[in-house]
Amino acid sequence: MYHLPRLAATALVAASLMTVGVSAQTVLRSSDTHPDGYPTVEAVKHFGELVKERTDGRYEVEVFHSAQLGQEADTIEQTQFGVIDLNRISIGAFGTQVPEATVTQLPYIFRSADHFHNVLDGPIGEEILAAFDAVDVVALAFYDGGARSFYNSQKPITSPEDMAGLKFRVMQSDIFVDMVGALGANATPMPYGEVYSGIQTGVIDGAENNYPSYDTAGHAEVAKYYSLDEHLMVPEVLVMSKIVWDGLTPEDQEIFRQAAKDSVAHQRELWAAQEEESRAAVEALGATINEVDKQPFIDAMKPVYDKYVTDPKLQDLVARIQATEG
Ligand code: GTR
Repeated sequence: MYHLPRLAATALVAASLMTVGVSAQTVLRSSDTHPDGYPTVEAVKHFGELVKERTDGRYEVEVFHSAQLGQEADTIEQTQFGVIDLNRISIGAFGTQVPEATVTQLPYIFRSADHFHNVLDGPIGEEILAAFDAVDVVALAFYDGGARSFYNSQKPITSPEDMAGLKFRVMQSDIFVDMVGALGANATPMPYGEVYSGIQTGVIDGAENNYPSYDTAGHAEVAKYYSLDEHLMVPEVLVMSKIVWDGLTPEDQEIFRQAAKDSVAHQRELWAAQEEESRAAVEALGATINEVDKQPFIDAMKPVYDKYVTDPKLQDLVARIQATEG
C-alpha cells in the first residue's frame, strides 16, 4: 500500500498559492484515543498552538480525540504510512517493535514519578526517542501516563495469589501478556475501546490502567476493585509520521521538535491535576481502592526480565535506568 505523502501534495498547492500572494497553510491530523479535555489531548493542542505561532500560521494541528481515527494499533500503522500525520500514543501500543522502547514496558522498571522523569528527561530518553526512527515515525516527546494498577469486577487484589483464575485485558504487547501470566492470571490483549463492554459482558474480569483512564473510559462503573500495585509506568509518546517529517524543512523540523518539548511541562501539570480529580471521581462512583504490598509483585516479575532483557545492549540500558536517581 502506498500513499502519496500529503505534505508533498500540499507543498505543490502551497507553491501555487504563494505565487498569488496567499499564505500557505497545512493542517496536520493528530490521533488520540482519549476524550477531549484529557491531558494528552490538551497537550497536543498546546503543541499545535506553539507550532502555529512559530511557523507564522503555515502549520496547524487538529487533534482527533476519542479514537475518531481508530484504535491505537491501527493508527500506528496509518502514521507509519503517512495517512495520519501525528499520533499521541502509549509506548505499550507499539508492542515490542522498538527494543529500546520495550524496556519502558518492563514492570517496575520505574520506581517513582521522579525516577520516570529523570530517566526520560535525560540522555536515556533521547536514546529511546531516536530508536523510533527504525519504525518510520519520529518520536518528539514523552508525556506522563502515571502508574498503572489492576482493577476488576470480582474482588480486591492484595497479593499475586488473589489474581489466580482472573482474566485481565492488557495492551497488545507480548510483554504484558507475560507479565499477567507471571502473576498467575490470564491475559487477553484487546484494543482499549473494547474494554468497557468486555468487562460488562464478563468476557474479561478486569484490566489495568492509571486513574484517569479508569475514570474517563467508564471502567470504574463496571470494575469496582482498584488495587494499587502500580506495576507499570508506561510513557506516552508524541510521534510524527516519518514521511510527513521528511517533507519539512530542517528549520521547521526544529520548530516541531522544540514545540513538542515545550508542551511537556503543560502536560505534566494537567496530568497531576487529572490524577487527583479522577481518583476522587472513581471513589465518588463507589470504587474501592486498596493498598498492596508491592514486593511479591516485584519478585514475581523476574521471568519477564529474563525473557525480554537478553540482548547485552538492552541489559546495559536497563542497568543505566536502574542506576538513575529518583
Ligand atoms: C492509557 C493510554 C492510552 C492507551 C490505554 C490502553 O493509559 O494513555 O494511550 O494505551 O492506556 O490501555 O490501551
